[in-house]
Amino acid sequence: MKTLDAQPFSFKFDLKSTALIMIDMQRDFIEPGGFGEMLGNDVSLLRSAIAPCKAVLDAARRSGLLVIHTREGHRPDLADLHPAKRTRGGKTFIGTDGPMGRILVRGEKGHDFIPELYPIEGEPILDKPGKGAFYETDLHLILEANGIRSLILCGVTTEVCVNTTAREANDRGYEVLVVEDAVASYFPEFHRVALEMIRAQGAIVGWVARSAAVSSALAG
Ligand code: C5J
Repeated sequence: MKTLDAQPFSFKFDLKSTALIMIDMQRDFIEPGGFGEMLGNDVSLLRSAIAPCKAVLDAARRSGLLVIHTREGHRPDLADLHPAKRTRGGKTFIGTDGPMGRILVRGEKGHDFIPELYPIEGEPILDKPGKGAFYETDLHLILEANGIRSLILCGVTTEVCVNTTAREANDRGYEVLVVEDAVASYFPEFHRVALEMIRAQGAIVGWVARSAAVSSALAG
């Protein structure tokens, strides 16, 4: 067992039963001209998470952890896009043309991962139509098939896709650790409160730790 310095108390995990999930580190959220910017957000606020994500990703790869990458997006025919999601933001953005191709559509440049955190061969990629990584994906099956009990979460955004995934994972019985500097939000206050919500009440959803603590526990 490994132990790392986390909030609200130490997080214990075993390399063989732990997976790293990189959530939605896609151009559409992080680079100008994508979905995040279309919704009126300052996408530069998400860039602070890239270096900590890379540090944890490198440490996870070195220690042989299962690494899974998720992407939020939709089929080119948009048949999997609920009307309720289509017009969020007061307009229709998903599926329309932007500088990086059709917004949040699978196969387009904007839907792809940022180059800094590109998956390598053997790392499963999950395409998800919703916010949570379990909804309409085979994430649970992959985790079960690999004997995974603990999850380390990085990615964007803290209060939306990361938080939804952490809550779903907690309800399914996984031990969840969110890497606080490797997640980011367009809203600094939402980021802070979302992390507090996870670790409050004796880790009611899970644990929170810095990337340096995670990387050194993985290496140690
Ligand atoms: C959002 C996400 N914010 N990946 N998606 O719509 O958090």
